[in-house]
Amino acid sequence: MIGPTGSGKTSFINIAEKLLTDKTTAITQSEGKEGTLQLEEYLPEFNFRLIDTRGYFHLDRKQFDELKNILTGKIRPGQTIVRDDDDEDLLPEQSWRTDEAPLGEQIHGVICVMEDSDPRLKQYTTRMKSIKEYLKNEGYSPVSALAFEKEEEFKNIYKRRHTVEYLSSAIGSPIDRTFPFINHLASGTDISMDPDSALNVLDILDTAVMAAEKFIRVQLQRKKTSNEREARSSELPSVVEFIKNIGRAHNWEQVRMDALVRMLHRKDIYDVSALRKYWGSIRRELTLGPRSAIERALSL
Ligand SMILES: Nc1nc2c(ncn2[C@@H]2O[C@H](COP(=O)(O)OP(=O)(O)OP(=O)(O)O)[C@@H](O)[C@H]2O)c(=O)[nH]1
Ligand SMILES: [Mg+2]
Repeated sequence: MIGPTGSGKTSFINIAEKLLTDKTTAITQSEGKEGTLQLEEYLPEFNFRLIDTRGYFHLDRKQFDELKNILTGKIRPGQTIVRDDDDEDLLPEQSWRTDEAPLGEQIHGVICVMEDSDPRLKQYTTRMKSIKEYLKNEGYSPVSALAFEKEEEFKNIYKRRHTVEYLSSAIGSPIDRTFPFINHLASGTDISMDPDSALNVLDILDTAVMAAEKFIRVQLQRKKTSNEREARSSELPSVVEFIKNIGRAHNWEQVRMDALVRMLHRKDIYDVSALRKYWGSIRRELTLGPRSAIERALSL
């Protein structure tokens, strides 16, 4: 769960607990109660877990790094999410990992919670877009949850649709991955009175779990591909060595050899057999000197 402080991340978990188990353990912020400070895990009895995080006021560079540390499992559930401006230091058992956690201990899906009438919404939108971009590159497909603090705003279908459409386009979240729900804790209304909202909460979970499964498949495939590439390049003579040998024989300058290797790597040519195979299309891009030197070395 990510999102600005007070947007309703913990409330969402509390509502999901209520719907799925009828028991609630997640403690929200309300009079006298501070917001979430620790990374906490909920609903362990299911085949997924919801991880609550600390909200942000300003989505700056540091909080972007904090998000990366959470996603890669460097901050684990049970640990306090400390920030530079906090008074307290970390206890020894609270120290974060320095390396990335194994895939199983990383975060596989993201639910982004925003509040419908948050006055900060406008200033968040550009920053949210950069986060969305980052998440997309990492292979995540985030789900957006829009918390309504007033039941009547949700019940007004026209207003509800307008707010959802606004948020969806403002933060670049596709409309079929943007769901509104009522924050019953804030509105003080009865959860069982709003089946539409309850269904949306379940849809958010369902969509997030499917996205998480896809994330895992993509990560495993990425790992497999990079292992295969590594295995191939460790067996076969690399183009780096190959070009270096030719360069030495012809007294080429280092920058020239580096540029040549970079050009080949850009074309996904890492070993000599690939260079031989695709030589026909590569040779045209080379000047006469390197072209004939490489052809001689390839015995073409
Ligand atoms: N009246 C009332 N309001 C509540 C209650 N619980 C939550 N809220 C309100 O619901 C909104 C969302 O609260 P949370 O779900 O704790 O927000 P959060 O996103 O987890 O916030 P952080 O943990 O600080 O990041 C806030 O405006 C709270 O004041 C409650 O029991 N009573
Ligand atoms: Mg919270």
